[in-house]
Amino acid sequence: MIYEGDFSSPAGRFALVAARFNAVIVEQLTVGALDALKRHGVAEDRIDIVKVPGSFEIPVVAQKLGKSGKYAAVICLGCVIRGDTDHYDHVAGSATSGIANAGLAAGIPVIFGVLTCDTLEQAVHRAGAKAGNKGFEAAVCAVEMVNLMKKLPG
Ligand code: INI
Repeated sequence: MIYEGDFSSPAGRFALVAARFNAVIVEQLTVGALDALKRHGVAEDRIDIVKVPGSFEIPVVAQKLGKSGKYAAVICLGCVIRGDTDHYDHVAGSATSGIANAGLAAGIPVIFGVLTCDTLEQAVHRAGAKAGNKGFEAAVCAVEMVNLMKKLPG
């Protein structure tokens, strides 16, 4: 038996957790995620958006929403851009492991849509320019994972 999620319209509510830091980028990721959900049949009244100060704050909120039992999936959106110090490594590392842990703790798909870039230009390219829109991709991933989780035994 092979289990695989499909891209049919998923049931349930979706939460987006979006960081305000690097808002110019994260707003475009949010636009992409909403577009993908809408095109997969998830109406806006089934989507909640929670804004947090920065990517570092995403995991605790994602975990709380995930554990609430109200959502089929949580999509985390942020953008961490490398600076002159090692601050980037701490924020990006905490956001990455924290989001992974939130998914494990909640038992629902908690999707990693946080850009970790060396430059603002790289981020622009991943937020709707040359390299697609990672927010859109994160939402498509959420749809697949919600449909997969529904099929899995147990
Ligand atoms: N938060 C980001 O989302 N992206 C960044 O690039 C960033 N940098 O570079 O500092 C950033 N910092 C803020 C951080 O997420 C927290 O909000 C802050 O440290 C308070 O906990």
